[in-house]
Amino acid sequence: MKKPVNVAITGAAGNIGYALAFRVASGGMLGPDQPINLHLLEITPSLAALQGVVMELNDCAFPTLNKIVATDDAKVAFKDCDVALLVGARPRGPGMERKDLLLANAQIFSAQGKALDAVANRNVRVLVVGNPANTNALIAQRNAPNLNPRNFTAMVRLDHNRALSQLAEKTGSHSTQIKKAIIWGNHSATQYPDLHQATVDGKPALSLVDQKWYAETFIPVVQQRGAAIIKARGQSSAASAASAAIDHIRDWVLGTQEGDWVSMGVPSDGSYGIPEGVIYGYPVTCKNGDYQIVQGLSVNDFSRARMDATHKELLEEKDGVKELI
Ligand code: NAX
Repeated sequence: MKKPVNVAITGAAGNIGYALAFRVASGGMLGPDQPINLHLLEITPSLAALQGVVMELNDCAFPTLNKIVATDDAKVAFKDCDVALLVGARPRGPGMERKDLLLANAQIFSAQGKALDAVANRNVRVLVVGNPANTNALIAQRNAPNLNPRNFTAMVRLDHNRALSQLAEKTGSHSTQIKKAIIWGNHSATQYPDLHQATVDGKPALSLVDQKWYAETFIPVVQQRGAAIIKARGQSSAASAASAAIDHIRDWVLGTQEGDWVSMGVPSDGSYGIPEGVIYGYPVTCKNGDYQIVQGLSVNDFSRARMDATHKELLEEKDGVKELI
């Protein structure tokens, strides 16, 4: 029997947390032979709801679920954790400016970065889902100087999966036939969903769709998909966000498929002209539990302008929280 892996989930009683905890516990993330200790973190007023989640998790009798810790103390939740899924965040309240939201969340993620630094496994892999995800990941990273800075990542995988699904629908194919889509930059409306490298059943995607559809339909639909889900459901994406978080960690730990890549928000290292200092969506391949930014892709003027615009937004977000990083 393998040694259990400690997986922390913050905001575990929230919408995404509720969809995520069961799939992680049932082996959907790290495989059916990997025992999981779930460490669930919530704020104090949500502990009663969290107890309900714990009861349901126990009632599933999952063979892979070894132990559950449910707490409102980040140092208890992050103790020796190998994977930290930082989902819990402050939603935008009535009358709240974007700047207030940024600051409220910055405080959460600086405190959680410090707690991870104090007690997590030294090689903990961190995925930030809570918005603004890229900037929150940067704040957590900067507040955890004793952990590997490469291991602080943000989720753009939902956007990547949305891009696959839109292109599959347009070309009458299945998402598994699509390779090498990219989400560059921020998980926000400035993200740049890039199909210049993408293939559908081995054929260049942009030879199968016209430029007008790509520029005027595909890009905005992917960028605005979160808002479209809220409009339709009255609530933000939850199951698809949880599924993307599972995909992100599974591929990081177990590896990406040969001949393909995925998009992850990772610390910029100067690749593609994006200077160090932000968490930026890049195409990556993963092997042996590590990721590498795909190098050497050509970037045309259309792409360059969009990649720079989303970088500019990340710099503005960073400027808004400069006291905390
Ligand atoms: P919910 O409001 O349903 O749940 C959030 C949960 O977090 C609540 O139960 C709350 O009590 C808890 N929480 C708040 N502060 C906490 C703290 N300091 N420590 C621990 N728990 C805390 O939101 P949900 O729909 O689950 O969304 C969670 C976050 O994901 C939001 O910030 C949302 O904007 C973001 N999203 C990010 C996506 C991405 O692709 N990166 C897509 C989906 C989603 O919009």
